[in-house]
Amino acid sequence: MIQFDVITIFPEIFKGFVSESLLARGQKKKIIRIGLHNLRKWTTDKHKTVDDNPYGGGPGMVLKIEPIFKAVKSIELKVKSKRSKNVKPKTYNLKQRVILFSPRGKKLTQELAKKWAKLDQLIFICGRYEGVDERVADYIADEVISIGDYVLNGGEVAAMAVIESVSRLIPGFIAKKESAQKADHAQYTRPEVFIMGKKRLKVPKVLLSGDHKKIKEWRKNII
Ligand code: 6GU
Repeated sequence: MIQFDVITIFPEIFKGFVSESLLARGQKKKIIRIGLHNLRKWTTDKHKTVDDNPYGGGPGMVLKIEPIFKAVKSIELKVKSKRSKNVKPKTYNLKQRVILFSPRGKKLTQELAKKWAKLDQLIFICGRYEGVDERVADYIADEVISIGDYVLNGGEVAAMAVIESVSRLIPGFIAKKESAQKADHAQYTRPEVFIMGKKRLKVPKVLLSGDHKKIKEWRKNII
């Protein structure tokens, strides 16, 4: 079981995402768990302020460190140790990682997803607006991650990308009869001929031949 916890000022963005069939099934089977947390919950003023002006001036607002710090502290899973008479409490180390999403971060890769799939908990801090107080990257997050060379409105889409790529790697998340790997060759399904205006788009003949040796050979050569 891996637990994902998302800290965001837009938890609603995730509602449809987390109830999608594979993720819903994964949660039901207790293979994954997804917690959504509104950052405003950790504010103390009546306006639930999560951002402020940047020191040194400049346009836009910056997400404050304080609510983020409180959120991470309260979401972090703590080691449970049951204490009973004459029995030493069993302790074990939880493997946790706090990730800050930022277009300035290190690029997300399949290798990273594989490492994270072995953890007990991933906490995501979704940046928004023009930025996040840099002390969050320096002192609260273990890693700062980007999902590519383009700019998004915030880290929410990045968090979804990580949840999907990591979940797929947890044993049992993908049923045996489904495929965990993307096909490494071109694929076709019915109809055999698709009429598109004046064009007849045909499925390669070899795939209809029933000759498995030839099909294997064809798949090796076409990528
Ligand atoms: Cl993680 N955040 C934002 N705002 N933009 C991005 C990104 C993250 N990754 C690529 N672009």
